[in-house]
Amino acid sequence: MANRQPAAIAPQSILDGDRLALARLLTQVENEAPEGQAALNALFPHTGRAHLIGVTGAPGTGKSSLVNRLARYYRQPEDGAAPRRVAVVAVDPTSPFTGGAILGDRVRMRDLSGDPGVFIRSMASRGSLGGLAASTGGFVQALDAAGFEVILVETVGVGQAEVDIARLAHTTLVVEAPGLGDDIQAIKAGILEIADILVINKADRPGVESAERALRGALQLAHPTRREFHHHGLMDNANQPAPTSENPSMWTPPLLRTVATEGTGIPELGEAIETHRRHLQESGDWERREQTRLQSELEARIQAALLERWRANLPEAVYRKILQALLERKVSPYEAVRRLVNGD
Ligand SMILES: Nc1nc2c(ncn2[C@@H]2O[C@H](COP(=O)(O)OP(=O)(O)O)[C@@H](O)[C@H]2O)c(=O)[nH]1
Ligand SMILES: [Mg+2]
Repeated sequence: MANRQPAAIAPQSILDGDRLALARLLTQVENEAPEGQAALNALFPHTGRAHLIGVTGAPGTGKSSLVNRLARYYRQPEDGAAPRRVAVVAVDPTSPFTGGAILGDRVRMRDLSGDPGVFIRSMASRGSLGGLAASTGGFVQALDAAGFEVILVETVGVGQAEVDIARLAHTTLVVEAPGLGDDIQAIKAGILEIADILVINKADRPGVESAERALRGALQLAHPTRREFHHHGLMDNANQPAPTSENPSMWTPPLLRTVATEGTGIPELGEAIETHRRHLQESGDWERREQTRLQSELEARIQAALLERWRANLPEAVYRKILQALLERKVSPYEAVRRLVNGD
């Protein structure tokens, strides 16, 4: 057992770039092991530097192919800029981890494997939906502390959990493709509202014009006036000034075409991501997003901790009795809460 699950990861080994230690830490985080949390606690002061890029959209739209291309773009910048260290996290409940096939394209993966500036990891979907988002947050913290400057998180945009994960990101790409009933899917999932950049991948396929038209219309619905803050938080608007048309923090999500299989449109996508990052930093949205994200996490953890403590102190029989009364409609849910929490 000692060999398979080392008790604790030395935080310094993560800061020093030890990949094996990082892989072990991620496993501990995924398993919600207390040792993993202890290491994350020690690493937290070293986080907050990475640019988190969420990549979401329906299965088969080409997210993995795009992520693969983007990772290569960051490793081999065309403009002579310094390569950036890239981590990829694939959170995909629909496709469990299958070795090298994680990015869906073994051939191009070879370009990236063996490059110490790239770290690729998939995350199994298990446990509660909240657990999935929490583990993703832990992954991102570990990778950030390990010095990865860009963290690409691929999620399938099908449910609330995935939307929550997209909310972790500084920049969210929503990926669509022609011929998938794009407009309907996009609106149904409400996913355009979280898009910072909209990508129509598979632009080599027929129907790209009509998909683009549909998406422009849907974008107009999702961002009707362009006057709202572009925000990701659970508590958005709470402490923010009313936005105005002059507000510098406005961001209009650009719509870009790509062909991930050929690399077409990737430099333009990379530039759009960079423009968004600059926009966040110059407008102050970067800090606002960080604050919202950390505050959401704090409040979620407080809720969980208080609930757990309260349940531990409540005799099971008392709980059962009130639950039964609720089921028999002798008390309303509101009254049940009053009796349980206030003891009235
Ligand atoms: N024709 C075409 N096929 C693509 C493109 N991008 C991805 N694909 C293919 O679409 C399929 C699904 O791609 P994948 O990246 O796994 O999609 P994901 O499920 O969104 O991650 C694979 O067979 C890809 O080779 C593209 O731009 N054009
Ligand atoms: Mg995929």
